[in-house]
Amino acid sequence: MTLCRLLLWTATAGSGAALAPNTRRFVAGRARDSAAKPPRRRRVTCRVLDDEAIGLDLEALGDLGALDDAASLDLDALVAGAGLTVASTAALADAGGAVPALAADLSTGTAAVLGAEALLAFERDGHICTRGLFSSDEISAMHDSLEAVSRVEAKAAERHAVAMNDAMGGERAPFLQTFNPHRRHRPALMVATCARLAATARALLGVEEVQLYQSCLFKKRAGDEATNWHSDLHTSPLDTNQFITCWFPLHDLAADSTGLCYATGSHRDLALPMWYGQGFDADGRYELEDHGAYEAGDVSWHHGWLLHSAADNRSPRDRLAVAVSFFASGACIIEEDGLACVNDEDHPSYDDWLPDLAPGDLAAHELLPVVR
Ligand SMILES: O=C(O)CCC(=O)C(=O)O
Repeated sequence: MTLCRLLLWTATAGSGAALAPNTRRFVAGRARDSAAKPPRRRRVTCRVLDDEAIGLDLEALGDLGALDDAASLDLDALVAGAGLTVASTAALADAGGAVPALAADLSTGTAAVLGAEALLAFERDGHICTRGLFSSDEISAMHDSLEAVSRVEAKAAERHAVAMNDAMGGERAPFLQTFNPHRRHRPALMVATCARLAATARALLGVEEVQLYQSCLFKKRAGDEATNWHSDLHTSPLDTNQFITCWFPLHDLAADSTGLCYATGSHRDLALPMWYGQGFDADGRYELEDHGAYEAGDVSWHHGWLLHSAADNRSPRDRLAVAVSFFASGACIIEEDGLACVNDEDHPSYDDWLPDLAPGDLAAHELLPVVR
């Protein structure tokens, strides 16, 4: 069996401060706050697993598509036809009334205004925060619907978490993750295909057209451990550099809590894989930054190769966040040799479409719709 070394970046608790959120803040359009307290350091290391261990444990996953009847799907919803399609919000099942309709019209509103400074910052740093991209009313409506989605889909998320626990040597998964709720629930589809998000993704990537790769709900339960350091493209079968994820909590989030923390510039650090492979301790290699407190409606963005993590949830409240990932049209499926090295932790995300395509094919599928 091929022994492909897979990378799992981890935030290690070398000291009590190691998992604490970084005090340096990035503020879009303003100089960085270098004042006051010296930054607390978070250790960036990586752990190498073999695919045998991961493959074996992932069998415990079972069929993530087999949800309760109430949550059963209507995949026709993503528009009929082959090849590139434009996502539609028509005709999705409503989970038997368990998920309230989205009480907001996301088709109005404007995309983030991004000047040259912000675009350059994203290019250099690999992350940025667009404040107030949604109104607090829109976020509150999303919370009501998507919290219900995460409850309806809890069993599948727990199954995935258990499989991840096994693959990670028994550590409890750092969150419950619901993959691609937009394929099953209309409110989630309206969020994932919201024109504001797609337009901002296009602007930040500097491309004319993006396709929806995945959406996820991340419930970091009270007491959950830190989210491992990772980059999203390591878990994707797409051969591209043009991939971006937006992430936003569905409520206000205090500074120094569970907002994402970014290893600034790591998305363009070719020296790391070139000279050290994947099993290298990168502690101290990058400046670690987060975006401080989030008010409901603030949305952060990170490049697909950027290393990121989140601190453990020490608050008594679960943190619920949405992540939506886009890629520039024109990307292909990784060729066979590379595919064997994809970290398959997120395979529920592509299991429904990857078998329809061959290595090297254009990533064109009705489950990867163009979003305008
Ligand atoms: O919410 C989290 O803790 C993890 C989210 C994440 O890794 C992502 O959005 O790429």
